Amino acid sequence: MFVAGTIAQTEYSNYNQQTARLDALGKNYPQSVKLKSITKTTGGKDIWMLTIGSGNTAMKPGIAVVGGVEGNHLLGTELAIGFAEKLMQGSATDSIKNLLDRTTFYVFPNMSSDAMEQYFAALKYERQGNANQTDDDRDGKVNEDGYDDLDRNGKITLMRIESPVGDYRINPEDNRSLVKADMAKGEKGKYLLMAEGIDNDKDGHFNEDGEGGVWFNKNLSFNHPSFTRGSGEFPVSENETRALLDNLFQLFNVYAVVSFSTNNNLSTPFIFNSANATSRIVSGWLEPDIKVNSMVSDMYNKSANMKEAPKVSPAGGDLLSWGYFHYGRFSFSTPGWFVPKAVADTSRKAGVDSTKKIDTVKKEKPFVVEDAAANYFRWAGRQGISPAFTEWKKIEHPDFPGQNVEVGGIDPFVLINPPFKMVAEITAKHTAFLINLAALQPEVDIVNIKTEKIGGGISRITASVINKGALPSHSKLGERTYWVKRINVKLNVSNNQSIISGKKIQLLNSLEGYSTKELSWLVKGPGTVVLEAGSPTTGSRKVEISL
Ligand SMILES: [Ca+2]
Ligand SMILES: [Ca+2]
Ligand SMILES: [Ca+2]
Ligand SMILES: [Ca+2]
Repeated sequence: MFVAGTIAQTEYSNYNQQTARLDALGKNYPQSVKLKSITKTTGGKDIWMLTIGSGNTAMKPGIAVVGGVEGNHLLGTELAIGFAEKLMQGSATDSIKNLLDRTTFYVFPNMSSDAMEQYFAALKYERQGNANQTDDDRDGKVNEDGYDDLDRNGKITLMRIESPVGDYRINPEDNRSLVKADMAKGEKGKYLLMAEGIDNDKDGHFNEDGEGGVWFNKNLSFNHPSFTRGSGEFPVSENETRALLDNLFQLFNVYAVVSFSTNNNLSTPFIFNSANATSRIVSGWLEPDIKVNSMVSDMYNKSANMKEAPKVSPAGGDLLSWGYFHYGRFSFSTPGWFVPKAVADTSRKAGVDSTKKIDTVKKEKPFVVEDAAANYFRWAGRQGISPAFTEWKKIEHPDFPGQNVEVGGIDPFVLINPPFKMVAEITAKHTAFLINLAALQPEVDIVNIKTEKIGGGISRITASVINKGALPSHSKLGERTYWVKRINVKLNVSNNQSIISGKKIQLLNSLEGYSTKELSWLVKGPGTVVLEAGSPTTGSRKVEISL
């Protein structure tokens, strides 16, 4: 019998499948999940947002989870949707109920819906740009020179052209791949290397302006890489970018943005750079926030085994930077997976028949030349995965008549998206991380309340506003922005009472994790007063005090 939802997923989901999974979450868990479309892309695809929580979700500290930050990073979208699914599968348990009672999650699973469909298209290639028609090389023509599938295998790989001025040579350690010749070491190149295609408009450039307009992760406002390919005419020029920011700016309760992208400050935290942190336009994390990054990174590495992941620094216009510098929140990003370094393996290969006492182990040395493709081939071989590789094959190329041109090499997508069978385990680890992160959230409380009559009908009230969470009430940088609300402490007195000393309303600066701030007031008049403290990112407390 066919039961919906019981068929195991075996491949990355395309846009329609993503939408169906999100729909199912909204329908199956209406108490906890709200699904809405925040906009449509130029390509006509909805950009979805899930609000996951219980009760009044806006009144609880929140975490935003963003996937599809880069259109070629299908894993990021799987991690975002998979997180929501895993959370809901456990929603009957006390631990998830408690979690959703105190934390709200806002999940934006795919910010690059237009670009991501290229993975599923008849011609498969890594694309980041949306369906906006852009003139990437500013020659007055739009989309005039995209990739061409010269060997007609349905995907865009590499093309090598034998040339006396070639700067690439065959990797001596793996002839499937090419590496740059190191002139300083006297190495000589033999090939020009580029993506598969022809110079369609004969302007001397190859594949410089194909389908694929604006890249989401280059279109945000911090350090916008204006006038570069994919950045958009101006910051936040695209529907999807605008809609994400409009929604997040209204969510004052969000204290952290966790995004999945090739940028990475989770497996390796940022390092404090005093010059950047104090420059007129702050471009480095402030020191107290660096400490938080470091703490969260330690926690991340306990959940996900990512310590050796490549360190990639944000290049501008990216979500990781925006989340901190313009949104003022703690902002974290991870690729979720990387091809592990395949170094010398001295263990026996599986399947060796030990009774024959034949050691078939090939002792491979660590690579001398850094080459991501060769490393991938070796790793895939070890995993028993047939490496995603296209055999080099000679073709006739109109731009290189009579020359030796071959198409082949590593297939697209495989360096940043693992074989799908690995995704479930990676999702489980990242779900654990997000749950652990929520456990650190700031939480305000009012303790040590004392009242003392000092004569003349006057009482002294002292109380401590504390942050019970491990994270600060908000980032240090957040103190400088309107969009981050500070802890508001308010003493409400009745008509027959008056505050002689101390403030009726006061705003506190960022309260560090596990820290306390003592306050005191003098109030004239009998009865009770009500003391309130709170902010959107910390929740609120209210206590009645009898004088
Ligand atoms: Ca053009
Ligand atoms: Ca091809
Ligand atoms: Ca052109
Ligand atoms: Ca061209």
